[in-house]
Amino acid sequence: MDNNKEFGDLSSDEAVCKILESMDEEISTVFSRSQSLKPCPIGSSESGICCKNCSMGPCRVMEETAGLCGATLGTIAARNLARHIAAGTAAHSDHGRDMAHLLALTSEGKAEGLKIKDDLKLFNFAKNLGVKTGDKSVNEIAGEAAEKAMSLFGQQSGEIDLMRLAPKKRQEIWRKHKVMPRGIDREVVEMMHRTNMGVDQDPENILDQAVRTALADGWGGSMIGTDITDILFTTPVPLAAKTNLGMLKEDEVNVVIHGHEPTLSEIIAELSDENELVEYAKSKGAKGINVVGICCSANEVLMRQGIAPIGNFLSQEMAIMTGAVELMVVDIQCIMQSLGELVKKYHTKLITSSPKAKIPGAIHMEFQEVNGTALAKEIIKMAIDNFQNRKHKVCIPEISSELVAGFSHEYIRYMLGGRFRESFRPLNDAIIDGRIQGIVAIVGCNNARICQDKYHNYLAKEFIKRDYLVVSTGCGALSLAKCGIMVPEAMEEAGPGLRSICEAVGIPPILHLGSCVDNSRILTIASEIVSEGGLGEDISDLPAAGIAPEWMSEKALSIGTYFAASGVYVAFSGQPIPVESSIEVKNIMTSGWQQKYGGQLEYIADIDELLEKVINVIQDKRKALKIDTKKERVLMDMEARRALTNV
Ligand code: SF4
Ligand code: MSK
Repeated sequence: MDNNKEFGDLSSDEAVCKILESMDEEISTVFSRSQSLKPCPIGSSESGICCKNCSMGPCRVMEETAGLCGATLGTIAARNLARHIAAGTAAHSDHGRDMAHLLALTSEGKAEGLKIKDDLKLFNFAKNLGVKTGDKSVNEIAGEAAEKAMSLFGQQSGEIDLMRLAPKKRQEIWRKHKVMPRGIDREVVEMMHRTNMGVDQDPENILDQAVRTALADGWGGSMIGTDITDILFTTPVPLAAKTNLGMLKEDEVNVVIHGHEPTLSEIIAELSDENELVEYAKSKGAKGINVVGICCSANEVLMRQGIAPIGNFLSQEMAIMTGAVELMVVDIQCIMQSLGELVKKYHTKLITSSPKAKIPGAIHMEFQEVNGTALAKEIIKMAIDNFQNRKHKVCIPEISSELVAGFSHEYIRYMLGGRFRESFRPLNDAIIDGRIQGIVAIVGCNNARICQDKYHNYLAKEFIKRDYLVVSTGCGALSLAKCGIMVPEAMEEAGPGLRSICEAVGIPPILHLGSCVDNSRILTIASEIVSEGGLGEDISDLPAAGIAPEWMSEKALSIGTYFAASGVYVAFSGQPIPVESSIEVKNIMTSGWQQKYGGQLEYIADIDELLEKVINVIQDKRKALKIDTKKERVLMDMEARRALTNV
């Protein structure tokens, strides 16, 4: 590797650095490629922007120039961003659609090894979709809910039912600005049409459709994905686990699951304890079967089964380079193509399981809903058979951290209010009396252009120190888990107010909410806090913000946009949002969206500046709510309580 940088500059994860240090031959990794291949500056800086939307181009346009067709910098920047958002929405929502299809097959008994595991969640989901439950059986309700969910993708007019879960005031804002999504696929298709050569050329109008598309992701496709995953595999509750590459086991068969879809991963994780398979592994000289995960498939099985995540996005190659991975099974999204070449140097078998994602160099073993258990067994057996083929010296860094994950919004409500009085009231009260200053969502990817995990970890520590409750999902959550601050003991690093809450409830100061699609849980939590009362009438009133400090994927742009359009201040860092060269578009996304939606999305390069900005935004919200002065907590005796209820 062109070692201009120390390994510690490339990753904050000691285990990743250890693997990079241990390389005794030249192996191409995302880290080495990030040194030799510089990012193209067009689109991310003042050097202009590039349009490739027709064959008269590509046109590189600056502030004072235009493309051959006359398209301006602002139009091209808005179009490019809008297409990224459409792609991000498509990714999340296609995942949600697959989950709806799976629910339908499960309800008919056609999904091998699957059944409805969370009836209560199913009832709520059905209710939210307007499906009448009456005295119907669980499978009948599941079938109807699945049909209704699938219909939301192709719906052509009206509103997506799940938008009604937002506060009333928020719904009115969306209607007023005509950005209420009509159907999930419809918004993606219209976005692609409008950004086609010679169609929509007004940056603000283009970005309004981008907002509508992103809303169809967060409140539509992603929410469907999260809810159905809970229905089929249970709604998460807190559980302890361990994370990082140290969770690979030298004397066991290591199977890594990677990607985003939960289904095959859940089945593999469940089957890995089966006696027959464990005995088979022993017959091949291994002590057992060790299933671990990478990225969001890892988050799914972590949240429900406590399976160890061994790393986030930038750790995927490192896992193979330990020489200890018998098999890596991938599904969709965030899977580096480099894995196909990398496995040729090791004994690892790379399996693709989705018909939507094949990789040269991988073996394709297609998952279909009807063959889940059989396929999972075949994959585990293949891994076991590969145990004796290890050819590299195994190098597993002895590095791991403990974590607590599994904070669904249902559990948060329960843990705060107790079984019979489930409620967000205690959280609202803690925000009102200042023990918690606000809620900060630190989410999103790693990005090889900046030091892995550095910004995630730095920001989380700074926020909890100042009494901000942090919630996290995706690779950001795995970063914080690896850093060891996702355990109740990390309350020692929190400010006194947040620490008192952590002590009382027994939670970490940072809550792991799940995978990338589970950002929809944050929308639900925000809506529930609003309806609990005392913190305004809309999400935009809440002292809350969202940050994607190491974003990489187009999905992050969709997430950032649906949060902004839901009334949240959102800041990205690391790599610029690809509109930086257009002041016009930046203004639309900041002051323009602030005026329309009460939220905004901006890029701030300097991480301390970003920290200060987020704190200022939240403190301004506290002022507007008149909760900026610290109130003393009053311990009330029975008499005082009676006096209150008599008022
Ligand atoms: Fe150039 Fe216009 Fe074609 Fe874009 S659409 S490539 S700006 S001519
Ligand atoms: S996996 S989208 S790198 S968070 Fe959800 Fe991580 Fe970003 Fe993929």
